[in-house]
Amino acid sequence: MGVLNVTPDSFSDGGQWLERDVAIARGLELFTEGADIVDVGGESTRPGAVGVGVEEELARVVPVIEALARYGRVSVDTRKAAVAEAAVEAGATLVNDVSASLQQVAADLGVGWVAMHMQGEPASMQDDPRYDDVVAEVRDFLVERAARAKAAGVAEVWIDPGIGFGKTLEHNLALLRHLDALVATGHPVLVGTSRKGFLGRLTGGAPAGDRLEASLATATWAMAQGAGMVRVHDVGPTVQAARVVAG
Ligand code: HH2
Repeated sequence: MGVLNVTPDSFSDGGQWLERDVAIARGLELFTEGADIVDVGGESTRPGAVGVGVEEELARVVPVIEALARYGRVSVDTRKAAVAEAAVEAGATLVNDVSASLQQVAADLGVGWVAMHMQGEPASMQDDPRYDDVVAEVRDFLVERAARAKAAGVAEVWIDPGIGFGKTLEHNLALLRHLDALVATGHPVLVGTSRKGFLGRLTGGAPAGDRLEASLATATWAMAQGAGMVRVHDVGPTVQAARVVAG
């Protein structure tokens, strides 16, 4: 899954693809590099981010999805039902939902759904995240949400531990170390570590634009543990790593 943030403020590529034609060209590039899905988002959910209004989010993502859906599979990264609906109308076939609350919308639209775990809200989620047992809590939450989605009639349900979403460095590492606990649920697992802040911490301060090797290390680890999909900014290098993992 290739990341296409049509936003002014995403943490690693904010403003780079905000202009419509530039975003579409970037999406085509991601397909050309080997992305199976291009994930189009119009609202940053980085720590501290403030939300955008529905009209603004629609204006950012709908024309881009409409253009890209002719060339490959497109998902929409949104927490809003109205945006999911318009995105599917424009050609998206997967709702990537960091709020894990749009299962009925996905069911009604007849598309796939990604349930991601987040503790709190982007504006404050990194203030003081706490768990008794992060792996068990995240797994149980996702299993419950996936069951709800299946019961609502969603045929394709992905679960995602939400790396960096209300998690300390230690929480992120525990989830990655024990990814097998998510894989063992039988639901396909999506993992997003690309360029995230904990990689900066682990590498002694590499800035977001300089975390390719760290991102590849975690994507490779996730795939080797059984993740069915990784969400990344750098598609070409990740496809090469995926081919090696697949043997
Ligand atoms: N991470 C981000 C956004 N959406 N969706 C899923 N399923 N899993 C993730 O880990 C995930 C996600 C955050 O990354 P990015 O889109 O690069 O940044 P921003 O939220 O600042 O736009």
